[in-house]
Amino acid sequence: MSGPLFLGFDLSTQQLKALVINEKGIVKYGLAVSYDRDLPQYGTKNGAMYGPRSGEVTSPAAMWVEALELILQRMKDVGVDFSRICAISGAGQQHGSIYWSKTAEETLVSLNPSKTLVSQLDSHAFSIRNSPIWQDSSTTRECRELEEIIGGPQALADLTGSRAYERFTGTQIKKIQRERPDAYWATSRISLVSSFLPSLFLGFIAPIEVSDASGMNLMDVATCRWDERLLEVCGGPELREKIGPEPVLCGTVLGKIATWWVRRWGFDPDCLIAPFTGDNPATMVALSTPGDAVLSLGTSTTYLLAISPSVTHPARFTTSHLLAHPTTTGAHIAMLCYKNGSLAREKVRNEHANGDWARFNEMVAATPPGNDGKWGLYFPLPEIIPPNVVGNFYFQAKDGLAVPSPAEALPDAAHPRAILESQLLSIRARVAAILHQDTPRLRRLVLTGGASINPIIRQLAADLFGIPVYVADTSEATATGGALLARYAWWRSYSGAGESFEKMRAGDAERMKLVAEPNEKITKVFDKLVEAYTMCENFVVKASRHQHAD
Ligand code: ADP
Ligand code: XUL
Repeated sequence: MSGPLFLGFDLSTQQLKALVINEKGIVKYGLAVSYDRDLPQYGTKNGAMYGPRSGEVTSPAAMWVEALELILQRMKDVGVDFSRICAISGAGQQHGSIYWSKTAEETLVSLNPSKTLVSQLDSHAFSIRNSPIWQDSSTTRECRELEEIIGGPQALADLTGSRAYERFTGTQIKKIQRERPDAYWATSRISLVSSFLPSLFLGFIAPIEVSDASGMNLMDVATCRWDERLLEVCGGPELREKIGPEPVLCGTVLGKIATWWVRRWGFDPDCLIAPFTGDNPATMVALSTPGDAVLSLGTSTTYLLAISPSVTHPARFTTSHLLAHPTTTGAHIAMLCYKNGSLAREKVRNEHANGDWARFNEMVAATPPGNDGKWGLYFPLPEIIPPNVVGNFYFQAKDGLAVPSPAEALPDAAHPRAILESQLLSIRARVAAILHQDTPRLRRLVLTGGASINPIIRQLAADLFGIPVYVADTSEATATGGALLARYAWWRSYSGAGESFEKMRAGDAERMKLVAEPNEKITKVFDKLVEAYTMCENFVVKASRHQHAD
């Protein structure tokens, strides 16, 4: 019962998760707090609050603080010895922003160990109590303005790695500056979810990390520095100060843990605090090796590819994102992101399969690939790809075409397969475009996130993408990535100065397990369905344009 331990968090949409690993990367403890279930007093649904106005989605910052204290209590209850934790890092849902008041830093540095964190922060540390999160889609006006000033969507994508997206932090800040000038004025600093947690541990406000900074439309993705013009457009001259220092790489040390944690929880005063990153980059840190694509099936769906530093000018697309890599200077991550992931699948499960995954799976297994020409696209929340479409859309195959159909045309039995196929075909239709010519041929698809435990989804992914599907030995890849980043910062401080993350990982055991191999015949069926899917999607995009125009 000795040796260093490393603590990684994953502050995700529906839960806060914590994972403790040892020096070899072996998981020792894993715990979670569900916001809805464990902290019902905040009144969230799936971790978020919707409204008051259309498209607005927020989570209370105080709820995250309370979740952190609760998870520490649970860790203590199962016997985690905090004094053995040598470093802390983690991951946060991307894009969400926390607004600190002008007295926040004073409070953080002088926390009273006999009182809880939430009781000391909730009353006056936040200038805005409810933080906009990645599901928000209320900033379309700000997005169009930003793109226009910078020279269009492609120009913005060339500069920042992404065209303007409603959930990206720059336009969220722009909206707050416009609509709530008093609250904006009262804000001393703005954190991302990923820089919020380390700020609590440090007792001062942490800088933002490079990979997560790529999700703001504020950073030049080539230099990894804030772009003065973008800052000015999104938050006026004062944003420079509110956003803090230039973004930092993972593996650096931000400082040592603040006294409050030592006195109240028994942490070692030498425990290092390292930058946290976004949940998607953390997943890549945990899972990706060259030749892998990662498909994360959490609340959101993301498809991720690492781009090595030898690719000096990775392409920027207006349908995908290019993020700076969290640990490797000059490397990048290409990402597709969908808002309607797990929650949309759950809705279909609840409406058509008695709310039971086993029943849902039986229904998928009882229908053939291609679903007998009965197709459905499901967007309960306004989608990211394609942008802003919302609602359910049904189609039937007729004479080689996809013909829009009423809901009744699809029997209950058709929906489970319809949603899985359409969600995956949307990715498949876009993968060729984001695969760079220098990217090694994909050898495996690594599945992660809550839905990756589902065997039917594993097999469908293998067949539809035509490559073997693997899963890691942990279902909590994001928190694992966070814990590995803690270990990395500690390792570089004490033994591996200047060394790469990959070098630290080199001695660790192989963590991937093959769980599904593609069936060539079925893959051929899906090859043909990409075109039909695209037809359906084009129809949906046109229909929503008309809807918006009305
Ligand atoms: P987060 O993005 O909040 O970290 P997770 O990766 O923990 O989310 O995934 C949570 C989701 O996993 C739930 O919303 C649920 O829909 C999904 N899930 C859990 N079990 C299954 C299953 N057997 N089949 C499909 N989806 C599942
Ligand atoms: C990525 C995105 C989501 C969130 C929550 O751009 O918006 O994947 O990071 O998981």
